Amino acid sequence: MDFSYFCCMKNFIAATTAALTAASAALATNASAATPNSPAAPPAAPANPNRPNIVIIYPDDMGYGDLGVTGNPDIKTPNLDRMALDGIRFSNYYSPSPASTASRYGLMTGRYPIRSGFRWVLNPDSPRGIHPEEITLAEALKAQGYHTAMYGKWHLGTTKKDYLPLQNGFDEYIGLPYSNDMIPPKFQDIALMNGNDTITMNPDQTKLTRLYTEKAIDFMSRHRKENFFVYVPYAMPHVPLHPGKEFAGRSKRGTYGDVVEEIDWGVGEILSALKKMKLDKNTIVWFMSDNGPWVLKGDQGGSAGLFRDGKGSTWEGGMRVPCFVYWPRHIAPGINEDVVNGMDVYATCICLAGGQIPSDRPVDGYDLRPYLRGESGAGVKDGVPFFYHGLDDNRLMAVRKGRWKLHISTYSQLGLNYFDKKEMLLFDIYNDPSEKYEVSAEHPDIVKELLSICEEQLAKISREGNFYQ
Ligand SMILES: [Ca+2]
Repeated sequence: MDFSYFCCMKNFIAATTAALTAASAALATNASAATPNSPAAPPAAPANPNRPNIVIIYPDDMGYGDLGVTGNPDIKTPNLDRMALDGIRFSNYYSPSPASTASRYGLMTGRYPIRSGFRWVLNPDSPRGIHPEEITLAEALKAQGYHTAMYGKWHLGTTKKDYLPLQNGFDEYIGLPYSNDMIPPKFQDIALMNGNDTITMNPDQTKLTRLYTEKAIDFMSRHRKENFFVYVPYAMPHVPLHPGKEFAGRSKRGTYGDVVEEIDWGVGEILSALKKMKLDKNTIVWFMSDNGPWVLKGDQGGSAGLFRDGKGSTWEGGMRVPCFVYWPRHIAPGINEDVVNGMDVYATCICLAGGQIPSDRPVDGYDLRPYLRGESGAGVKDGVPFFYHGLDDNRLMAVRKGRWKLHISTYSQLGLNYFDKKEMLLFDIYNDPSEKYEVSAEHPDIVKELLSICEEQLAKISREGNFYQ
């Protein structure tokens, strides 16, 4: 790489930092451009046969390589394997963020996490949470007459009632409202919540996966004659690992494998309950991890498979996670290799429910229905870049367009300095999914194009602001 090019990159980093600082300052002084509040929810109506029920299962910190169908040799996941083979496996699916809160923000709002106005991981005492002006997926589906419920980890704010699930579109909620390691002695006592109330403090975590599964099935059963949306963000395999007693000690992969196998059981229970209730053909089930594995935890963490690094990083291992969609008779089974992400799930679910993607604010997700129908060359995402955001302030770290991925800056969960801390790294993700061979010197034109896309995106995000002032 020649010197002038290096200078260009350095200038870009300076400009990036300046743009982000300017954006923060603008947000601190100007009212947000976005306006209307979440739509008022009409009373839930009887099931509309043209609109599927929607189930989203969202385990915490499960890696790309943790399932049988994605190549794990030692963890048995027959239910997820079948779901993947009989459904669609999105092999280039990205979580909205390599961290929990920001990932859930992306899924629940269809918007890049930098639009949230808060950090990538909220603590139990964080003053901010999901802004009331956001239109969550639950609110959007409720507006279409869906009954809505959530069982599991929320992690979008707890310090104000406004931040909790019931105030954000869910009719029912049971779960730990943040990570299962935010517990004493490091943190305050954690509540197992029922709606806005506390069931108990510091619950026995070995019962959580079963509890969330059974509650989800109970809700589906109670609303089987109406349209429903059930969101099941399991607390694990986030550390600490607490398999149920029927699963403890069962997997060759140790406690981590036990926990993943119990989640696989939960998925099997949900799919079989839908079948027994004859709802399987009218229910679309999504399964995605919220971010990559916590590889730093050694045998307590998962595997990113062939991808580099893990949770927290914007290397592929931090954000490329399993994604399966199951909807018998309605979707064309197979593997879809296009670049999709959790914000797209938001947009797609709203469209499936007969709603409109909100147009009064920037939404980054795309309607993937043509992909679900298996329309070859549907091209919904052709030429659409994907932006990787990371670190505490959800800053732009990398961009992918088609086969190319450019890192503007990097962070490793493992503290490793890959490529001698060189900045502006270019990879051909088709040929090199493990990001081993850095090729910026061979493709200066591609680097220039991707830098320009990043500059445009930074300016756009800065201009559009967020709901916090
Ligand atoms: Ca997570």
